[in-house]
Amino acid sequence: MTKDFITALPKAELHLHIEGSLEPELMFALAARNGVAIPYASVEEVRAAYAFSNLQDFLDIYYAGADVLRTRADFHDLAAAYFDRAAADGVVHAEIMFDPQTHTARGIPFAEVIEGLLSAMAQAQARHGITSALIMSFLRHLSEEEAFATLAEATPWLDRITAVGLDSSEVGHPPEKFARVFAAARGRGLKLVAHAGEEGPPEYVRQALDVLAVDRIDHGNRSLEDPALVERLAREGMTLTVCPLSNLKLCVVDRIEDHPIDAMLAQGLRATINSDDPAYFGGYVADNYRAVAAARGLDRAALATLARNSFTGSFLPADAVAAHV
Ligand code: ES4
Ligand code: ZN
Repeated sequence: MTKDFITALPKAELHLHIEGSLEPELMFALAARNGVAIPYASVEEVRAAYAFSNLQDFLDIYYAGADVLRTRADFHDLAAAYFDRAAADGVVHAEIMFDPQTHTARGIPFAEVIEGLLSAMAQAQARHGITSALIMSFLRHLSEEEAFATLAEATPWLDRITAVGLDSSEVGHPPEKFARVFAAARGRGLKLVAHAGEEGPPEYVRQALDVLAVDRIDHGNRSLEDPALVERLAREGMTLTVCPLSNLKLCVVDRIEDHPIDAMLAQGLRATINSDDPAYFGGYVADNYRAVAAARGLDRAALATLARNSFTGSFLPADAVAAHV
């Protein structure tokens, strides 16, 4: 009953790392296609390795997994598989992050990465009617200079990139480290998002707002520790892209029953539900809705609010948002 309602609810996905949608089966297929060795004997062994105590545990395995992605065809197949899963979940619009530095650092040309993703996006629109947008994310454990080099490499495709983002190891790499490159991206007409308050303190969320001037906060959970910040986020109508199964797997919450999604809505925050890295965290977007619906007893009105927030928080033009809400 609830399952059908959730699947049928038209949704936008706003926080999805395309590299995090690499299922173990595709990892093996691409390893074979590219002659790349992987340190696992079976798909089951890969899944068994997905037990994390924190963000860094996960990131180490996520970057290792991405090594099988080598060619334009690989990036196409990766994204095509995601769009098929998203369509089956009732996603009608997806704003997908990619981490170019994870690939260019291994000698994969930027063009191979983005052209593969763009061709899958065009195919998803034709096959499933899904609209999509690209968010180019900078790795915050690297320098701002390296982020500037990535922004420069993206120049030929800037008209096909909607936003820049900031991901990877949060603690010790505050938003202010990227103040200049975010200002430059804004100057080039790009929207801005940043992971903040996943493991980092409320101060990092404030910096994302005040120093980077982001249009959306990815995660934002730890904002709840700071009532004045919550009040401000609510007043400004700032969208938070919350990822419940990610929060569980990365130990941001101890139990899904402790997830604060309903507390966020009750405090007036514009929260949305997203899958983050679905192949690693045990579920796609509808699984995330279902998990919190069951654990927190969300009714249909709350689920509809979360889905509506996903459109109002998207980077779709106002007329497209209006058509969805
Ligand atoms: C990520 Cl869950 C999460 N947090 C930060 N960076 C990431 N990259 C991929 N998934
Ligand atoms: Zn993320």
